Amino acid sequence: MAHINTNIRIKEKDLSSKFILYLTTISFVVTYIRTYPELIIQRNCKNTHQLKDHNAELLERILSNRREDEKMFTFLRPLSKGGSKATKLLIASNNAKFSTFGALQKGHANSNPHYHNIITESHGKVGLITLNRPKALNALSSDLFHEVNDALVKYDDDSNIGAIVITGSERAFAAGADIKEMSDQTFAQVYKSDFLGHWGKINDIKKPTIAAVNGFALGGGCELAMCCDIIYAGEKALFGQPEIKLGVIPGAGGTQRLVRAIGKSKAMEIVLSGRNFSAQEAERWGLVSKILPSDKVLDEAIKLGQDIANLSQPAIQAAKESINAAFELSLKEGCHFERRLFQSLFSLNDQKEGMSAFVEKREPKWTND
Ligand code: CO8
Repeated sequence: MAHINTNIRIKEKDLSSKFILYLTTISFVVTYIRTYPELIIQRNCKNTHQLKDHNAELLERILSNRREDEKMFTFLRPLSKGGSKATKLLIASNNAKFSTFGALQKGHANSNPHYHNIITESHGKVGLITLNRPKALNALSSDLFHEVNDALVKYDDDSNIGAIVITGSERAFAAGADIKEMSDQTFAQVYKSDFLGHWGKINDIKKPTIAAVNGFALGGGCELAMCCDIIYAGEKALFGQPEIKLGVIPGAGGTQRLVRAIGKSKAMEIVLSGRNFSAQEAERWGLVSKILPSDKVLDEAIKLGQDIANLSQPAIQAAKESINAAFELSLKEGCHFERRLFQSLFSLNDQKEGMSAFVEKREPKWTND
């Protein structure tokens, strides 16, 4: 009898320890999936090809932006033994505290599988474009720029999006046009093909664009940032127009936009010497609107984009158009243009709503018409 009782006790003990193990596993998996939405993204990949692409892209980004986080790595390391590729990637990702990755976790990954040089995703009403050629410090190849243009136009046409953020990695926003792609080109080739002429597309985008800059923003990288309406920079960001050192000059608006942003003397110094300048200088000179800790730049840029996107979209578009007109028109013409746009906004429901809401001491409800 005593023997049978012992057996039952042992079985009960077995069962309860199995149950505890089962519960622990379930709660760990649930916590894991909630904490690391990449798993969900991977599960949502439509086919193995897409999953493979996603893994390769993720791995490349992780490895190229590696940073130590030993504590988390040590905690997760045992899981990698014999684990799936996805698990190993997750472990690697925890070893790589990359600001874009952090933001990605919060975003809705909807990257077009046809993009090979950028990643796109929406964060609420903000479209995020992440330049993603880590091995070449996000050098702006023709292919990359075609993808950026494509993504910009798609976000511009998307009524759910009210602002666009462009960013790179912690090491480089973009280290310029792709020198390797350009080096052997002849005048006849670049002239006939209007080489890099498609870079101008960003200037046609109607929605506000914000550059979130960390690391190098050199040559075309600096020019791309300057094409954006607002620049937020990490404290270690480094700007410059070093083209003169390559035997050329800036070719995507560097000489024009820099002089308007920081004045003739400084622009001359920067372009003629090719010396880089710090985020602090850029902010002091008015090129950059805000400096932030490196790991906060992207989040703050998205937050700003969200604030802008939550306002009346036609009014935002008019404000952007009017400010940009200041670069083209005399003061008198510019003020005239501004006044006409201002008056035209009285045809919108949003003007009625905005002013009524103020009078009635309530929050306005924008309908964007
Ligand atoms: N193009 C191509 N590859 C690049 C570029 C670039 N602009 N910048 C960096 N890379 C590559 C490097 O070749 C290297 O690749 P690999 O490992 O295969 O050799 C990799 O990125 C890492 O670079 P480094 O080893 O050089 O990294 P460092 O940390 O030592 O140096 C620097 C980083 C200082 C950013 C350095 O890479 C550098 O000086 N890069 C070039 C910067 C530059 O001159 N930019 C201007 C380019 S010209 C331009 O932008 C003109 C725009 C005109 C547009 C016209 C539109 C109409």
